[in-house]
Amino acid sequence: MPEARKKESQEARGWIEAADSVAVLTGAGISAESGVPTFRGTGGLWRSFRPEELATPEAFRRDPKLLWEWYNWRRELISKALPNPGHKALVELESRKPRFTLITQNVDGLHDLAGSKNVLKLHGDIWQIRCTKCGKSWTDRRVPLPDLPAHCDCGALARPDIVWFGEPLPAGIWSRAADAVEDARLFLVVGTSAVVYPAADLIPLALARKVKVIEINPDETPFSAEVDCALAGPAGEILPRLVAS
Ligand code: BV8
Ligand code: ZN
Repeated sequence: MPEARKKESQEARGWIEAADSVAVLTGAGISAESGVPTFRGTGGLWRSFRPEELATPEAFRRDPKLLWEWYNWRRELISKALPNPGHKALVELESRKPRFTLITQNVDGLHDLAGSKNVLKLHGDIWQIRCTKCGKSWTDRRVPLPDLPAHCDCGALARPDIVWFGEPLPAGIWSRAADAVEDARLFLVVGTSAVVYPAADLIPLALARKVKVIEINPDETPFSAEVDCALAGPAGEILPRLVAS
């Protein structure tokens, strides 16, 4: 590993060691090494639909069965995926920090499966289903789902309990995420292209508060030039190294 890069990650390790309050933002990239397709990566496409086209209330109104087939396809994929060393390193880090908040854009539930405790799911959970009429929300991990589209026992159409484009984040989650970032000494940004809002707003929020920001991503993002340290590589390799005591 080139000298500069070694110095950089040693510095990053020092910041992580010293921080008593840590916040983390994850995106699809942290689950890529578990075999879950990212949104913008090649595997993200489904039947030539772009996720932004499908993950909308309009698409659901137009064709609820199609939407359920898409989520059923993703549930099948995710049901076969296991947490990777990147997910596990964050569980280890949480066990060592007095204050730790894991903010995820992922709906795959792999952070829960890895054993993370204080997780804020900004965009919901693919294993949760919600009624479009009575609002009841329940967990259903059956793969495949028996009937598509799914229905509530009140008879009404049900939808994945997930935040679609154009929809607000679950009440209170955004302010808890923003509070955790503002309270943090260190903010780890892992595997996100940082183009979806308001999630991406957490990065300039941290920078404005002089919170140390470390980005882990094989590719550049709109914030790579502004963060305190940008480590270019896969989270499953870099995170365990960064967190190893
Ligand atoms: C809202 C659930 C308002 C669905 C998702 C400001 C500016 C511009 C636009 C907007 C704005 N404010 C709002 C908008 C509109 C919109 C938006 O942001 N549009 C974008 C496209 C421009 N935002 C919204 O609509 C939000 N709602 O604003 O509501 C409102 C308020 C009140 C009342 C009414 C309305 C809601 C957004 C949430 C949508 N739902 N997911 C589902 O999953 O089915 S977003 C979804 O896309 C994900 O959750 C995630 O957030 C995003 C994908 O991004 P990533 O996770 O980062 O994945 P991506 O594939 O893009 O990148 C992967 C990265 O990993 C890459 O950088 C890659 O290099 C890297 N990587 C790859 N391998 C690895 C790796 N990294 C590390 N290790 C590896 N091995
Ligand atoms: Zn109902």
